[in-house]
Amino acid sequence: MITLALSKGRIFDDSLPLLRAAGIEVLEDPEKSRKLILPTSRADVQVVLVRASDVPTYVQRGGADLGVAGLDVLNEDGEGLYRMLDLKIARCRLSVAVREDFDYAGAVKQGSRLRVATKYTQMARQHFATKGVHVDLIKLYGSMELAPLTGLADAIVDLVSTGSTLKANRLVEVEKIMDISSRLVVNPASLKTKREPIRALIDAFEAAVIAGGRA
Ligand code: PRT
Ligand code: MG
Repeated sequence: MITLALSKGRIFDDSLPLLRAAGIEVLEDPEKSRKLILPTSRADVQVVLVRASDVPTYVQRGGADLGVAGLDVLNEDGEGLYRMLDLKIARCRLSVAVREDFDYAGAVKQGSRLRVATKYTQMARQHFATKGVHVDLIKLYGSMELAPLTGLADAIVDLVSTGSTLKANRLVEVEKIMDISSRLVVNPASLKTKREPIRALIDAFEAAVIAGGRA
């Protein structure tokens, strides 16, 4: 059996066309069913539904052979995994945002210590260290947009896709840190013990990504 870990929502939705192109139909709709293990049209392939941030743990520890996770999740918590392929799905960017009335460039120039709220402390620390900006990082687990509005922080580091969440909260993006997309990750032991079928799956995904042409 080959087990693929996916998270519900955009990663599941965007993975379906790639799975289909690889000849795999998921036989149950996670929005309608409460099942966490979903059978597929291939008797030897199943999908398990986990939290997006739990995908690395499942794949690291062999609870799944393969998984799909955002680069944001992998960069914070994805050691010891083979990142096989950029699937070019669930794309967004990691950016710095501030209140409309906050002078970010001025604060950076003055060398003042910035209070930055984020779920992505590793990537944020690295980014500001590279720039030589002193920061106090404030770890949050969600609703980062609220932090500058309440005076908890001067800036946030968060994922942005359309920009409408920032706009709705009168925040502006002042710096892009990196582009984010989802990667296919593989458990190193599975790659040895189930080499043939896993290789075939990776190749099929790769062909589907290329055919999709989202460079
Ligand atoms: O919800 P849960 O805590 O279980 O996990 P999760 O929020 O990490 O899962 P999910 O499904 O929301 O995101 C899975 C992956 O999708 C992330 O790890 C990213 O790699 C990717 N992705 C792509 C995004 C976005 N686009 C995105 N826009 N993840 C989150 N967002 C959020 C962002 O944090 C912000 O709150 O959407 C909001 C901004 O969107 P716009 O369109 O208003 O700019
Ligand atoms: Mg979410």
